[in-house]
Amino acid sequence: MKKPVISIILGISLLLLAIVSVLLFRQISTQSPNPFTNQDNGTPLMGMNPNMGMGGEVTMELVPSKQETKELALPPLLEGTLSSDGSISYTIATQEGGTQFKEGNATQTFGYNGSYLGPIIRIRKGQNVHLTTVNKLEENTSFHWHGLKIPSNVDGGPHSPIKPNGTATVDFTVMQEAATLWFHPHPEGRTGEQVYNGLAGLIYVEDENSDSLDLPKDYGINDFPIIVQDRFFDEDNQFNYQDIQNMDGTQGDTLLVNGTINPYIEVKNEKIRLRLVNGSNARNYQFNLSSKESFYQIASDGGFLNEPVQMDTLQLVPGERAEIVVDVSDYKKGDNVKLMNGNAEVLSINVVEGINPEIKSLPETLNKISTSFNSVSVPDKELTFSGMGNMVAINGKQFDMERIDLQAKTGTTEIWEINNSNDMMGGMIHPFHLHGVQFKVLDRNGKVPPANEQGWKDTIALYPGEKVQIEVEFPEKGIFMYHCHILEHEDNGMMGQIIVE
Ligand SMILES: [Cu+2]
Repeated sequence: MKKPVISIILGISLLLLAIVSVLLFRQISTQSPNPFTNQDNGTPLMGMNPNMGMGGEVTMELVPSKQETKELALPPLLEGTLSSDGSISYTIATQEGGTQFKEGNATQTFGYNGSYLGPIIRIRKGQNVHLTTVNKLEENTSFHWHGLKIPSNVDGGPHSPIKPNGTATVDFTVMQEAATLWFHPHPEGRTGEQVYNGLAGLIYVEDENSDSLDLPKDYGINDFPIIVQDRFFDEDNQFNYQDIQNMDGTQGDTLLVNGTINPYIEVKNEKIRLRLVNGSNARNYQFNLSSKESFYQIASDGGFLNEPVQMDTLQLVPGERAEIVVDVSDYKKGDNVKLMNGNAEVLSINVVEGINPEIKSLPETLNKISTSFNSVSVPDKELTFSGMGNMVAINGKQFDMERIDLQAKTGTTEIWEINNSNDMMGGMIHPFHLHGVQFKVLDRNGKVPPANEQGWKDTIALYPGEKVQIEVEFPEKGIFMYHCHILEHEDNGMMGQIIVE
């Protein structure tokens, strides 16, 4: 053969080798550990993978569990001590325990005042809140109020570790409107494992507006907390986080709602309010109804939307919340509709009592948030999320407790531009979360955000290649965190800190 021909063949071979290497590396870095087969489960779900990001990251498939259907577990409403001045005191212990998720062995888990997840903390706008928290774990933890506007010394970030047998007390005044928020640990480098083991709970903030709105509000009757998580059980029914953790977000093949596998709720034929919380380490959900009927979103992360927004599907990334109303007024006793994630069943809503509810529509106005969506050409701050695995970074840097990355002043409105760099591996959706504030999304890639994102937010999806502008104002001084809410990315250093003076 002539030399040029040999060179061409050699060149093509090298190119093919390079392509195969990149593909192989991508498989390994996104799919390990492998294989994901759950002994007592059936075949993987076919069809659309609801976790396939725009960047095409491969995720663990959800598998329908063979466990019998079970009534949805409802977190207890935490009882506090009300003082004569209206302030409320709560006590919460962070502890270990065993949880019976499925037949066979109990799973070793963490929980707040129980073995898995925690109670609902109810607070009101204007109220003084006093919380005492005890750490009964054998490791440091912290108590972070996700979505609450509070001073940084009570925010419970990595600066505020609580040692084993340690106690922390926090006092603050509720400065914000009605919303469904949540709490979870935020210790440096250990958030992913502690949340995966079960540490998370809800905060219901109420105010005069939520009191007066004609919405379903009977807890466990027509108003349900829905904490959606995915977990992987080994042969002994254990979580085994250390063995299955993934640098790009730990997932499981089994869905849990409030810790229940294959859950159902029993309701009357009326409007049903679901307070959806994506409490997963890394999985994105695409909620829809099995009937293909639409539903209404009434609240985003930080409170009510201005008006109910009719939706067919709703995406929630880790850390995000949404309140929706599913109307089963037309249903008869014995009918049911399922809340789905893509093609995977999340929750069965079973109508067990036919009443003749007064047919009324949802309130037309729920809130009065000023909305102006003017993006700016020169934002006050720019953040770029990049990388995967242990290469994740914000503005090219990984978290350093000793380094302050940004500065701001209280009472000053700023425009931040947040970019998700479209890197060579195709990139991932990074959920951006900012502590201590509720912000507004001004635009996504130069476009007005969708109607259900035109409310208060503390966590938003950033698709690969996206540019999102938000409007932020810090009410309190101190040092606050901003980070990716894929908990393993956060633990790997996709986090920065801002000092507010
Ligand atoms: Cu991330």
